Formats: sequence, structure tokens, C-alpha cells
Amino acid sequence: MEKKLGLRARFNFYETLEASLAYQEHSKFLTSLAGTWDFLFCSSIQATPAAFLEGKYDQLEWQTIEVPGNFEFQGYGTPIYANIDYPFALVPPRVPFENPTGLYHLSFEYHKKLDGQQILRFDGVESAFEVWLNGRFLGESQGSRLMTEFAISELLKEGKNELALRVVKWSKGSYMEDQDMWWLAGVTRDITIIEESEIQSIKVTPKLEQEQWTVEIKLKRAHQKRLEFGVFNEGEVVCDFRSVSEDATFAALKIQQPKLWNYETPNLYTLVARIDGTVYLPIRFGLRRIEKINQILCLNSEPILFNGVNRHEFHCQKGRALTKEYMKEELIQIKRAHINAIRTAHYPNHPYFYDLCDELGFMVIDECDIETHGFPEQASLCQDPLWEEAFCSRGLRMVSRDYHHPSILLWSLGNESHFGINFVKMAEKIRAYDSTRLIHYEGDRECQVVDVYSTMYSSIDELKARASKKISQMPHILCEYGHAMGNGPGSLKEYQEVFEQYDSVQGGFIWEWKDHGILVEDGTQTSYKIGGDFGEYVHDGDFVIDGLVLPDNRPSPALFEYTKIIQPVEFFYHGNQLVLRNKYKYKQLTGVKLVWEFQNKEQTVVGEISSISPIDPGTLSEVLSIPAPAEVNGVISFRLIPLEPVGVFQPEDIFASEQFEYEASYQKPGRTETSLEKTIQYTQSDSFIQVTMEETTVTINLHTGNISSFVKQGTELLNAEMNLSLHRQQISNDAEIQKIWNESYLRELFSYCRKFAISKNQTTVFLLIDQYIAPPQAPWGMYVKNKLWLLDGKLTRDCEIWFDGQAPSEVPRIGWELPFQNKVAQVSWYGRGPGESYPDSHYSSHIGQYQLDAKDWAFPYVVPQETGNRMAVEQAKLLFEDTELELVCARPLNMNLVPMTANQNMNYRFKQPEDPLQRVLRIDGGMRGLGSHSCGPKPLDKYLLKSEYHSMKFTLA
Ligand code: IPT
Repeated sequence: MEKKLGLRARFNFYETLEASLAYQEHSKFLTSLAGTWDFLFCSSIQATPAAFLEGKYDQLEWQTIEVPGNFEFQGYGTPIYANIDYPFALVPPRVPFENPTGLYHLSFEYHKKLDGQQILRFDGVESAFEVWLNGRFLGESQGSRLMTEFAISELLKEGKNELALRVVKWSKGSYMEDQDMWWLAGVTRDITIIEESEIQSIKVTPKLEQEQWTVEIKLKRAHQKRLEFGVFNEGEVVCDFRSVSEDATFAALKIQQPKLWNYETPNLYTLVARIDGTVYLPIRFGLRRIEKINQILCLNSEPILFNGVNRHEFHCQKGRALTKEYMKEELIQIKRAHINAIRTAHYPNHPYFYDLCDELGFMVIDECDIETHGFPEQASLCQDPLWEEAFCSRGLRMVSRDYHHPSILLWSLGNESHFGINFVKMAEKIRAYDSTRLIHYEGDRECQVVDVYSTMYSSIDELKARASKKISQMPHILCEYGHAMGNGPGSLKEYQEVFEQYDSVQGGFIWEWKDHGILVEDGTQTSYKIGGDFGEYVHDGDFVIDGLVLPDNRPSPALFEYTKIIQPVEFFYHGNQLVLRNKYKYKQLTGVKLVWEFQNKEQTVVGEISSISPIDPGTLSEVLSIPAPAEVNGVISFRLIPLEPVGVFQPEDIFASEQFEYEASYQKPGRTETSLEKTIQYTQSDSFIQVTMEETTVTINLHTGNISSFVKQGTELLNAEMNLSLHRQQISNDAEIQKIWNESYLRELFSYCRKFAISKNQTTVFLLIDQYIAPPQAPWGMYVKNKLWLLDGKLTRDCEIWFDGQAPSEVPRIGWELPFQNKVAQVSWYGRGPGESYPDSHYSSHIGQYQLDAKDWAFPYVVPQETGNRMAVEQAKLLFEDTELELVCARPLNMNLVPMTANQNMNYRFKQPEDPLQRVLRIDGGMRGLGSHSCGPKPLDKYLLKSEYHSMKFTLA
């Protein structure tokens, strides 16, 4: 008779409702067999003593072993660390004769508590085992990180019982388990006897249809006992117990006032089946939907951004046998680092891990225990029909075991195993079993069966290259990136910028959480052992030391770096005004205080705002005025600190932080106490925002995201929108490259506002405007993030620019243009002067204070061309007939005043200039050098202006 159970979820029975809702594995219907077992270690299967096979356990000279535990950590055999290469010959399905084998034996007392079935459950044995109960063979199993259950009612006796296991390190299954980790063996997870009543299998599926959440329940029943279902949320009754008919195998319960599950607010419900009024079976579930909307992965309709980590199960003194306390501590540590997602690299984890993820809130990619990395592609097991069953059953065993966990959003078919028909079959079967989740597998490069395009270690350029294709395509995630080996990884910030800008790139998972060094004590010395330290012939040395934390979970600098980069709060600061953005997607930011600290070489000034009003998800805080801490330059740091414990965060934690330069003069340009009292007026419609401060009125076009009007003392300064520009009039020395620029249509750029957010108080308006700016036709453009501050009668633009797509590798200049309506009479400035200056030609132009009539600004080249740039400008004043405009640059910028006709040929955009003195003011963050390419070399590399990241900040008043 086949005693092994088929596919089903993992569940337990309890004797009270309270115990079932507590969802811990403490129940009189559960008997853990963890503890000290008799043990015999053999060098091969063949060395098994006959007495063991005959069930004559008392004839054997036993040693002992702890269950759960790995052999190698208890003095039996040695670990082997290898990444890709198998440490044995590839002759599947044969395994080496020398095969570390463990014989286990346990005598235990048992008294049945129910008249139902008794089940013997193994949560994980590496790599394969056979089991005997009271001398009778029950069966065998493999799949190191998967559950196996046996029906034992017929063999289990009242009173004394004897359980025996034979566990081997190498099995056919080892070919499927070539993960980059230590090769270990043993009973690594719990062994439990479960008393069951009535329900043999249960599948609970929350569904949203026509805005109504319903939980559907499918059952396999043993008898026809009285069965009722109830639903609970945080101990409260959501649906009171109600009966289902005696033979019903299906039920559906409606959930009113649903509280959705997400990783920030992980609301959990529990469905409880009550059997005969005395036995309780709980299944926890969450109301949440994972789907693709317009090719974007969404959780409850919100686009997902994975700030994730790959996590192995590893303890430096225990191997893969982790205690619940240890798992919980580790997951809390991960949560406190603001990490929101975990890929179970590269196998299904301990069942308790998922309970924790459901409770604490993580998005999980649950990965199947399949890796055949060391096989050459042409001999890959995923193409061999003999292995089809192994692929499919491993997939289904994972999916059925873990089906109920809301934290699992994607099933991953495995890791690094090439691609072939067995994966196609496996994906089909998984989808048939579970239509509510999506499928991941990095090896499916052509996306034949997966729902998401997944890559490893792609460069930032590769990510951008794919993302900037302007076609709808599979969402892209990095299932591994940021290799944290030793000191590293670098450039996490640049990756994050790509994740946050490109909708189709939805984040990634750092490789990896932890270094897997094995702690060994040699007398008084302890050290971490790596590959090769145990005398392995095939090994990969320190490639196993590639985590964000040390083997004992001490954080490495990389964890602090990652945490900072993914922190859920963005800070915007200018002129002693601070705005926070809550980057949580579902959760309010609340219960924090703000601490600020000014510092320079001489002094430190500290202060705080003791509580910050709640900030809704995705929105900006109110404008927070920070009292001016100093009248000298320095840095100012901000820290958000929880006021009291919230979730995993403690009052001593720094929840988020940021530092800015504090420039005393720039913080308060001309600011007086009286100007502070001057309020602003603000109007907003669907298409524009208008702000009036003192004598100035600024209008922002919400379609383009540009400033469309700038009125000073009743005079409109602008002739057209203030726009980003890359163009300069052709220079003789640019003739060659100008062809490329002309073909790239650099002259005219179109602006679109992608997103905007606003925060204001009586004296300040802060606008966060994300633009996409692109030339006609071209397959490229720029993402522009603008932070606009309107305060003290001044407008400050702080912006960052990222090139997207196949832009020409260099551009002539980059900056903002103000096309003026009125004639500029005179300019005074502090910067290089008095004549023009360019990056590779400025040594005769010293920095100083200068003044010129506008008509004398440019040099009259015989062949008209670009002229007039002034470098290193910190301040300038432009005089018009009836008003003036002041420019203050936070860091020195380029400035130029060019005739409108010379600058633009899109005259249709402007009112025709009436006068050659009608000018365009350019404020440029970057300017290409001149070189002498008309008959000689290009500018030196350092004087080229690359199409990459640029930023600038200036104030206009
Ligand atoms: C990738 C593996 O998936 C992962 O398990 C780990 O080995 C990582 O590399 C390196 O530490 S595979 C690699 C060939 C990209």
C-alpha cells in the first residue's frame, strides 16, 4: 500500500479556536520528534549493517545526533562548497559509491488523540531518505527542501514506537540540487506526527469579483463529520461559524469591508474549519491581487518595486537547520533594513519562513529546489524526458505546500538550469494548480512561459537599453544584482535611479543576504571556513562569502548603503524649508520626529521637530520650516526617528536620513523676518499652477511641466516657456559632430509632465515635477526630475537629468533657457569674465565681478556662431527696461545671453523678435569644449559633454 500522501497544503489541527488563531505549532494534535536521536554514520549505503535493515535496532552501537541538524555540523563527514561544478561525476542518475549515509533511530511513546488519520510529516531531509516505522518500510523520498508526508495510522502503535531513517548525501535528486552553496546532508527540518480529523486536503483561494472579495474553499473529506467555517481578522469575527453540508467539498464566504494585504500593511485573515465542534484547522490568507496591468507587475493595482534580497537558509554553526527564533530575528533585521522582498534563493524555505513573511510583510519569490548549473546546455536535464517528472513534481510540491501564503507573489521555477521542455511542462502544471500568481524563471530568456523578464547582474546600460525601447514589453526584474562579495557592491544608487525612473524595470534582489562562512573553533581561536578549507577537491573558495551581512549577521557597510538607498522617505531641502516624500505605496508615514543637525569644522547645532503630521502614501509632507541654525557654511543632516516602537522599528533607529550642504548665504538670499510673513497666493487648475509671491507670479504648465510665465512687477518676462535645451549655434570646430546633432534633431525638444506633486504652506510652495523631454522622431529623450521652490519672492530650480535611449554620445550643452519678451539692457555678474569662456578656453577670463551692456555681450565672429558663454557664474543681474532679474547659482554654472534668432529656428514657437537685443538667457549645467576639429583634434575627452547624468540648481528672482 502506498503510504506517501499526494499534493496538498501544509496545515495543522488544534484543540481550541484560540490556539488555531495563534497559528503556532503548539497543539496536542502535533507531536514534534525533534531532539536527540540514535545515529550511525556509514561511508556508503552498502555499509548499512544488516541489523538496521532487519529492524534489530538494539543490536547496534549507536552514537547520537540532533534532529533537526546537518551531519557535517555534528562531526559526521565534511561540507563541500562548490558553486557551479558538481563535486561528483555527471553520470545521472548514478551516484558515487562513497556516499555519506546516516542511520537514524528513535524510540518514542505515542497515544493517539483522535480517531482520524495519523500523518508523519518531514519538512526537509537532505538529500534523500527511506523511513521505517516499527520495522515496516513506509517509503522513501527526495527533494531536500520539500515536504513529504506519510499516512501512518496502520503502523503507529499505542505506547512504544520505533522510527528509523536512512539518509544519504548523494541521490538522484542531487543532480537537481547544484545550488551555489555548501553540499550538506541530514534531517534539516522538523519531523512531526499530526493527528487529523475529517479534512484531508484544503485549498483556500481569496478572489475579487465585481468588487466583492470572496474566499473559496475546496476540500477533500474523509468522513461526513460536522463541518463549519468561520473567518477571523486580528482575533475579531469576520464571518461567524456556519455549517457546510455533510458531503460538501466546496464553500465560499464573502468578506465585507476587506482589509487588503500588502507588504507594508500585512493584514491577515484566518479561515478556521471547525470539525465536530472540537477540532480546529486554521488557514491564514490575505486579500491581495498580483497581476500585470499594461505589462507592469502590480500588487493591488499599485506598480511593484522590488527592493529585494536573495536569502539562503544558513547559520554559521548549524548549517541549514535554523530555529524559529533565528529565522524571526533575521527577518526582522531584513525588514528593519527597509528591504521589501525576498527571493528564496534557490529552494523553498522552511515553512515558518513564509508565516513570518506574511506577518512582517515581504513580497516573496518562492523558488523551486531545482538547479542543474554544472550541466552543459546541450546535456541539460530540463530537455530530457526522463527528468520531466522530477521537474514537475518538485514544482507542484512547492506550489501545493505554500499555496496559502499571501506573501508569495511569484513562483520561480528554479535557478540556473538552462531552458527546455521540462520547464514548459512544469509551468503548465503550476498554472493549472494556481491561477492567482505569476511565474518567474531567469533561464527563460525568451519569456516562453514566464510572466516577467528576469536577468542577473545586468549593467545599468543594459537595463536602460531595454527599458528605453518604446514598446510594450514584459516587465523586467533583476533576480540577482549588486554582488555583495567582500567589499561591495557599488553603484546601488545608480541602479535605484533606473528602477525608480523606468516603469518597466521593477527592481531587483541583491546577491545575497549573508556570507556563508562556517564558524570553526580551533582551541582558543575561531575562524570562518570557506570553500577548500575542508580539503575539498572541487571547490570555489571565497565565492561563498558574498553577503550584506557577515556569517553571524553583523551588518557589513553594504547593508547600511542599501538601506539608505531604499529608505522609504525622500528629503527635499532648500532655504531652510524641508519637504518629505513618503515613498511607501500603501502606508501612511506617521509617528516619527525629525532631528536636524548643522555641522562645520567649528560647531554643531542640533534641533528637532518633535512630531511630523502623518504623510499619506506617495505624497509630500507639508513644508517644514527649519530655524536657521547658523550664519556660516556647513552641512545639515536630517534624521527621522520613530517616536515609539512601530512595527519592527524602535525609537533608537534612524528610520531615514539625508544630508545637504548648508550655504548660509544661499539659504536666506535677502531674507528678512518681514519677508517671512509675506504670504503667497496659489491657484491650480487641471492645466496650470500659478503662484504669486510678492511682486512675482510664476505659472507652471502641467502638460509640459515647464514654467510658462514669469511676471515681475506686472511685466511678463517670458516670450515662450522656459525650456530645457541641448542646442548651441554651430561652431566652426563642431562641423563634424554637428551632422550627428542635426540628425538627432537636437534643436527642438518636446516636454511632457509625467508626474507632479505639490506641498505648500503660507510662505512656500514646493513642486516636484517629473518630465520626459525628447527631440522629434528620435529614439531617446531625458528623464528630468525638478524640485521647484517658490519662497521669499524667488523661484529655485533644483533638477536632475538622466538620458534615456540611444542619445548621441555627446551633446553641445545642457541647460535651461529663458526666452525673454523684453530687451535686456545690461548684465552684471560674478563669474568668469569679462569676455567669453569655454571649458577648454578660459585661462584669460578671470573670476570676478563684471558688468556689460547686452549689446557688447557676444564676440562678432565673421562667420556667426556660438559665442558669449560665461563660465563659473555664481550670481548675475539682468536689467530690462522696466524690471530686473536676478540669478543665484547654488554651484557655479554657465551663463549666456544669445540672440533669439541665433538660438532657435523654431520661430513658430515664439513671437517674432522685434529687436536683435531680444535675448534668450541660458543657464547651463554643462558645456562642451571647443577643440580645433575644423582642422585638428576634437576637444580632449575631459572637455566633451557626455549624455549622462547632470544636475543643477539656481534661483531666479
Ligand atoms: C549566480 C547564481 O544564481 C547564484 O546562485 C550565485 O552563484 C551568484 O551567481 C554568484 O554568487 S549564477 C552566475 C553565473 C551569474
